[in-house]
Amino acid sequence: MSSTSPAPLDSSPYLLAARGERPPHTPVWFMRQAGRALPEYRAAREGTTMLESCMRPDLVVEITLQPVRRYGVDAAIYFSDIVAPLKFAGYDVEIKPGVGPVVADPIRDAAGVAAVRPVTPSDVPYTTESVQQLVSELGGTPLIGFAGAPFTVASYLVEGGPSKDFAKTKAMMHGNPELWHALADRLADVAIAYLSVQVEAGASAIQLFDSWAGGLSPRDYERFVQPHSAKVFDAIASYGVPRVHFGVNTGELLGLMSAAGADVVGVDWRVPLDEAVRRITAAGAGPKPVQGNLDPALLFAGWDAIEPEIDRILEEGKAAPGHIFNLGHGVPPDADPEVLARVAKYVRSKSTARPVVGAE
Ligand code: 1CP
Repeated sequence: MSSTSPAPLDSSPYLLAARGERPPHTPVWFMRQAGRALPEYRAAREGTTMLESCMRPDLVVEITLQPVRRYGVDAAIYFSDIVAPLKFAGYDVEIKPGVGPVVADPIRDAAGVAAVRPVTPSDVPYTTESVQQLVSELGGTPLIGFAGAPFTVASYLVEGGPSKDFAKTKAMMHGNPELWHALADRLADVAIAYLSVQVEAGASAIQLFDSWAGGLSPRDYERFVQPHSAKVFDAIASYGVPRVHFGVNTGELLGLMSAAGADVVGVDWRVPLDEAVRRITAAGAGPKPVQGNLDPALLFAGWDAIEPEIDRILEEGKAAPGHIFNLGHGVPPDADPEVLARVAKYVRSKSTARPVVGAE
């Protein structure tokens, strides 16, 4: 990380794989790699709320670097949250420990939508400062910037907090489509603004999290969500950084999410990566690099169960033009950091086994 001659970022395994090439080893990082699974994270965060800590460059830099040091992963992800830019722009949202994002006054009408506005760089000097400092400290390890996709962020604002069925959000989509589209359009602008600040400060790639999109039918996704996520991807395209799109339980949506404009498609553990590549290709937008997809539950199953799963995933990942190894969703808070370190080391020890020299 702080070696005297850091590898140029462009030849980092993460960025090569994200661009559809085969680096010497399959790159690995973990969604939610910073966080409660790490004792050093709990120590750093003590006495500071989640969203306050996102406004402190000293904490953001330290917490972002912790998993890179601990696991030797091939990418860092900027420490923030999908609702952070709303808070930074003055919106009344909190992150309740053990629960997640909550809003006191869920959005029900046009006045509620009008209260949502994008951050501007002057709202978030700490974001710019944190990203710049991270990029310089990370050397040849890329920093991933991220934002929440319009649907997933809207689900918190409309439901008032985490939800299992998204009943109020779906009711708004179908019962008042105009209001829904106005809200989703504003949230697309929020994501565009927050991603732009991160990329302009030096982030090498972006990931748009639509974690809960899998709760929607393909028909609803296409009508109510895809145009807004596509707006985000289009707006970021000119930066030329890889754009990754991820959601949980999105097997039926992989083609549509890819077609929204992703360069790399994140896959959860339910669909094997080779099948995911088939679905992405069948949608007419692929083949594309994929990211995933070890079931986080396997982290608790013992190494004898984990190793063959990693081997299988690496094999299936060869169907894609590039493969970034990850979990199928975030690191569970009670995961053992030693196991994650072993997963990262094992993935990095395996060659990608496909000759690249002279290949088209
Ligand atoms: O006090 C704490 O430690 C709070 C736990 C926590 C953390 C560490 C929350 C609350 N957010 C975060 C950081 C975070 N959130 C990161 C950066 C760290 C990293 O990845 O290493 C990222 C990328 C997120 C993104 C995020 N927040 C998503 C998308 C990714 C995913 O896991 O699906 C979502 C859905 C959220 C909402 C959210 N924020 C926090 C929680 C507990 C939740 C989920 C709540 C729910 O179940 O609905």
